[in-house]
Amino acid sequence: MVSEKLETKLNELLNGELEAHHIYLQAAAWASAMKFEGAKNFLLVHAAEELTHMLKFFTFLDDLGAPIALKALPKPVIDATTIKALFVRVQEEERKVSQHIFEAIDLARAEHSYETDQFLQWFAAEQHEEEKLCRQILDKIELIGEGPNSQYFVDKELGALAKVD
Ligand code: OFO
Repeated sequence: MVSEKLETKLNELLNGELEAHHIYLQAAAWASAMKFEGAKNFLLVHAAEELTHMLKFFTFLDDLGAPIALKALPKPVIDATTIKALFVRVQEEERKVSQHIFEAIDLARAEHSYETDQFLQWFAAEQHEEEKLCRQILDKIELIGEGPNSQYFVDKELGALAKVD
């Protein structure tokens, strides 16, 4: 059993994962429209992962016998004009999600909800990996630079990353 405040926070995180799913999906649509096939596949893989994260929250709340409340999601807006700008946007979103996870861990600890704390540790580790991946992608984009065919090479790298995991 967890407090109502913690139930609300966990529901916010569940909805946050759904929102992340929407953002990755819209980003994949952006990549497709720009003819970045590799980036599209990479972003679709991540969109699917975000859904599995949402389901982890669903199951955790459900196992607690806590209410589950889905919210209307904001329309995802991808206004990037380059693949670099797109990944800067993705990185910002991931940082926001990490912040919310850490706030929830603080709350779980303050309420001595050890099961919630332990459950959320998986997400803290996952966010660490995702933020690392964003940084590595942005580093790679920087290394490839802006020479001829650079967009092609960036897309190829992202396509290769879509196959890992
Ligand atoms: Fe759900 O993993 Fe990032 O956002």
